Amino acid sequence: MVICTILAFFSLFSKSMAAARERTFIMVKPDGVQRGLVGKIIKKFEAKGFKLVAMKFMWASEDHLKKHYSDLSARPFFPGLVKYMASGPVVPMVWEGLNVVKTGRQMLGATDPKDSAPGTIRGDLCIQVGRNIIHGSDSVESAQKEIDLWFEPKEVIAWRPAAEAWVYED
Ligand code: DAT
Ligand code: MG
Repeated sequence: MVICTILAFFSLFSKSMAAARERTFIMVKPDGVQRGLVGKIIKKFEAKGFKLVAMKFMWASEDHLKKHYSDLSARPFFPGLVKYMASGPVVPMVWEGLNVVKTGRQMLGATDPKDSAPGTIRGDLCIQVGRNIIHGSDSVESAQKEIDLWFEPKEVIAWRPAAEAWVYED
């Protein structure tokens, strides 16, 4: 009985720890970089309590971006989207935390800034869908695919922030 209780405790504990290690792929797009919004965007994720585990500054090729947006390849805006995304440097990042995929999307706001709520990144910082400054994964599965596309495993850093015990209850 005691052993069962201990095992149940550890299984619950490890489940909540695993959930807190959910990861999402967030990227400041070329317009966000050109407009000097990189710091502001990072600050929002940091202040929320999410953990930065990977980041770089790069100019992505059209081929790479076609892979990133392969699900949208049949859409009429696809060629323009790829050109815009390849028009300047971007800041791809991986953020980790409890429910970070869903919460990250909520922090971004709706795809089209005219529908993004005030207080969200897109709602506050941009106007048109073709210049919506930031990308965020829409599911845990696509996050994994996108992280694998943009980062080598060794570029994603496992670390424990000093403030972790002040962000999570356990
Ligand atoms: P999100 O970026 O919110 O995940 P998405 O995956 O549907 O949205 O589309 C990817 C990007 O493509 C989006 O951030 C901006 C662009 N886009 C989407 N719909 C568009 C449209 N109707 N016209 C122009 N660009 C569009
Ligand atoms: Mg998307």
